Amino acid sequence: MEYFKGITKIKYEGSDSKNPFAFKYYNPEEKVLGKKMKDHLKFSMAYWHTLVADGKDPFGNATMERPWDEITTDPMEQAKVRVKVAFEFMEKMGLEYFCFHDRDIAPEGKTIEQSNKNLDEIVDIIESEMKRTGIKLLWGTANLFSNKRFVNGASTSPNADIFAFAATQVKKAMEITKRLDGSGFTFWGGREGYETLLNTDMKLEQDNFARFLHMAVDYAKEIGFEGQFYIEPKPKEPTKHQYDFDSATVISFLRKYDLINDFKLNIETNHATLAGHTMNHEIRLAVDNGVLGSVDANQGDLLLGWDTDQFPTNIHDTALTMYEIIRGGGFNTGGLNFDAKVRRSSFSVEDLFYGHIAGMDAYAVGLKVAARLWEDRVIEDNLAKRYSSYKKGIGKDIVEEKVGFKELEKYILNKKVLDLNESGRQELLESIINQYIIG
Ligand code: XUL
Ligand code: CO
Repeated sequence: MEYFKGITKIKYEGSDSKNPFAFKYYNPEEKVLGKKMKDHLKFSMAYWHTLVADGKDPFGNATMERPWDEITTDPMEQAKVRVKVAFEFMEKMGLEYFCFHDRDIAPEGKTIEQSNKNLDEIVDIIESEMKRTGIKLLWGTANLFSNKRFVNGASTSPNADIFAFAATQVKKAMEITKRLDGSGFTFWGGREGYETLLNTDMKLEQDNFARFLHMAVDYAKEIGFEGQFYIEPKPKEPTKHQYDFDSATVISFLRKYDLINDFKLNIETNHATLAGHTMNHEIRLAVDNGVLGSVDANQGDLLLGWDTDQFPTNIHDTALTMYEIIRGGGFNTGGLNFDAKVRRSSFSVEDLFYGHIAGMDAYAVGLKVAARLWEDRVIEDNLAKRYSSYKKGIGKDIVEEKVGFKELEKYILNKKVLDLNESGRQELLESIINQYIIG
């Protein structure tokens, strides 16, 4: 059965094309820096937004028109249909990866046993669709935030039974991720945070979170799951204080609890914005600390203070994001997962295609701009020049840790004239970036 009738595989037609069902910039086989575009970008579909999100918001009901959801009202039958829809969509879009939460793909049952049985049944279908199409699982995860039992968090719940329940759920989610040969497993701290210190033992909660992650690492070894674990930072929403605030916070958490060798980061553009950072800042920190894992590609609205999860269309941002990824050596296990949803007023089936086309084209442009900036060493040469005083003389001694305050005092007292500061040339650099974007 075909669900997207009349829509054929989306092809690259070039920037003159007026066809809304064509890529204008994303040309999967085109080589950039010696590698195919599709292998730089590794686009992934987020099952939760594309197959499950129905357009509900705090003020209104579902708006999405999804004809395949009308075929049956039985949740398991609906889940089976959605798998077929998902794979037809990914094939038509040329998306070679996907990501899911356990509860996106199969409905939760009345008991854990029933939930796991539902998962197994759906995973059978997903597995055969993956074989048929060659589409791969970028990462799996467990939804530890929707059910009311997680109202106070999962591994950071004040209730030990909830900790145990969450562990049981993650155990199963890891097993199915392994079965589907997922290259990663993500922990986004859904409700791992707090609203008020008046009722929160923050130290115990954070210690427990780390204990939970160690258990996951141990279990991965036990079952031979070799995928990469990721933590996805986010500063707020749903809780007021999310423990995984941003890259810097997560990196120091991983170091403190001796998890730094087992986890990398899955960095999301809109979460960076909410933390008051740029995406390139967040990625740069991860790269510099050896923990860049994967990216949740989307964009927020700078006028709004919440996670709008829009498809990325801002090519200035995609260029600087891709620049940091190239600078970091590119993706290994990770990719660009569209943790993005169409607006609730973009409710037609076609909008799912337009959203992904917009995102893929924006990242293709970003990649090409970033590759040219990298090849021409625009930013790198400027950095080398700006920091050149650390390559020789006293600067070299500082970097090589050969001097302390006394030696530096002696050096500066002997120096009659200080070397001049140089302009940072920010505006020049910004206009050069624009020149590279406009071409
Ligand atoms: C929530 C978010 C999640 C994670 C996966 O803001 O980004 O969808 O990506 O749990
Ligand atoms: Co995300």
